[in-house]
Amino acid sequence: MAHPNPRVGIGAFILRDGKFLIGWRKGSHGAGTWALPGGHLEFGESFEECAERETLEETGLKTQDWRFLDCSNSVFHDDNKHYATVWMAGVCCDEKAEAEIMEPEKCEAWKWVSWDELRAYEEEQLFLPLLDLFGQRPHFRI
Ligand code: 8DG
Ligand code: MG
Repeated sequence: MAHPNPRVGIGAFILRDGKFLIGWRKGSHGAGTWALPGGHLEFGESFEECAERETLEETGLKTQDWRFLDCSNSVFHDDNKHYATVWMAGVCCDEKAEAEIMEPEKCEAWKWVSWDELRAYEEEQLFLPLLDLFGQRPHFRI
């Protein structure tokens, strides 16, 4: 089978009160796992713009102060996909605003979790880029 070129994905940590959002994926690869909001870097976009856009599209939250955290590398062998994930952190403009399920065909639910809570999930419940972040950047935490 021919392999497509690797692509760039953004994983967006939206920080609030020591927690961040995760969503239950459905309808595409990684269905049935928890993932951060995020998606493909589009042509001409900065990492900050992509994180802000994907967060707004998926959660309805307006965000700011995006900063780079780290990168990781994920090969989805079963789906013949390869992503470099750029991990970004930002905050909500309105700290009382709640996340909405803007794309119900792609996301079942949003949930705020701490880093320690995320690390306690079973591996089968987490989207591959998160597992690769844990494995490839053992000292990473947020
Ligand atoms: P888009 O085409 O609208 O940009 O993407 P999407 O509809 O939001 O698709 P997605 O599956 O949420 O994101 C596209 C890819 O981005 C995903 O298949 C793999 C990659 N990706 C990472 N890390 C992360 C992450 O932490 N969260 C999300 N949602 N996607 C990620 O490499
Ligand atoms: Mg997405």
